Amino acid sequence: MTVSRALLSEVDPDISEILKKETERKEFSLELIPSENCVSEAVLEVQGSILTDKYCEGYPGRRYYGGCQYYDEIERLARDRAKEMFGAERANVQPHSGANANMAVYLGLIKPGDTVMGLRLDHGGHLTHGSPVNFSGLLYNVAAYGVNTETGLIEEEEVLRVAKESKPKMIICGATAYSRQIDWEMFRRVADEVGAFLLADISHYAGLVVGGVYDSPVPFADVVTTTTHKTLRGPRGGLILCRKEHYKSINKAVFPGLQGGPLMHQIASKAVAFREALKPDFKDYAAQVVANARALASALQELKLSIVAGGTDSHVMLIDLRETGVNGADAEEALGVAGITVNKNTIPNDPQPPKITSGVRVGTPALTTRGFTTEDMSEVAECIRGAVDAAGDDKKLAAVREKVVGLCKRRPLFPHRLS
Ligand code: DSN
Repeated sequence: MTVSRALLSEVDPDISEILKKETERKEFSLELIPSENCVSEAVLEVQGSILTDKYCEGYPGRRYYGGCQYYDEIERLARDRAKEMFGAERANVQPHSGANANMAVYLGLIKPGDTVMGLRLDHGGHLTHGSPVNFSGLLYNVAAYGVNTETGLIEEEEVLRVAKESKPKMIICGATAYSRQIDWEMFRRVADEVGAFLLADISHYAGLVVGGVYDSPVPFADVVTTTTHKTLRGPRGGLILCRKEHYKSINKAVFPGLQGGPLMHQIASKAVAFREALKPDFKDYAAQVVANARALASALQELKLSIVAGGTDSHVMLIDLRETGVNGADAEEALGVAGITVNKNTIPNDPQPPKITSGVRVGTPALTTRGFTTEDMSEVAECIRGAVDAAGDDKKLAAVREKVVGLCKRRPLFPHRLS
């Protein structure tokens, strides 16, 4: 027996066929989920490499397995590049995901039963910021803050009020559906006022921070967590940046606290993506993501679709659908039929339950990667409006779908992968 060299299509025609269909779906649809992107061939190459075979529990120079010398090099490179990208004192590149990264911060800095403060999930927060169905809400006492429901904005008065009332051990800032610049310095002020640690989760904004088009929380937060696959355009995974005084606790929390063997093929591909993000053209990419998002928000507003918080400073925006008479779930479905991928999302003070919602969340990272510019955004907006208005009408949706395919053909994604 030796290592099989058979092609996927021979070994597993089922998965091979699904992969082909997914490649076509991605090529011929508008990916507007703001937390998704398209990685480079170099990132993909490393993800699919022999690096997947190795156990490397521990950290560089302190492994529990032999044969880790090249993996030490890889992990050191990934850590150094992460620190360089963000100007951070320390980095841990082992978290398998953003949720794991956040879990490690809880485990490293505070104790179960302590109070944490995070943005309400239905106001744009994240499950790991204190949702009652998540470890964060199950194991910790949670005091959530919300946005001003008139303006859609996070305001110091509310954050300070909740902090003074609840006296949290840790304040979490960062969001999954908040389009405007988060005032990291304000959160630091509030954290200092009540003696709390400050965790900034920049999973959504990381690539924009590296590109210099969204303010960085690194100077203000004790710990910064992020995923590596959203605006940062790397492989799926997590990353923790911290001040040096927290490094030992964070490392211990990741391993052995939470995880076993690190996914070294994933860490290597994070390193590749970080190298890509350190190149000058990544700044152009990040700037284009925001320019495209602003252009899309304006074009949607011109078509009488309301944007929560009145627009965007980032890659993401929430469309408030209440005036259209179509709910978030039906809009997601209609947009999907037309080849526009979005997710339904609650809007602040949503009258609909979370499985229905009154909004959809859209963003520009993936479209920007495939070359869409601000000039394309009015057509993208027309397709969105057209699909929402055509909800339930397959004939009209098919007409929008045709327009979508035309747009996709104008900006090919990976034609070399289509047979
Ligand atoms: N699921 C991610 C998002 O879509 O924003 C957050 O974890």
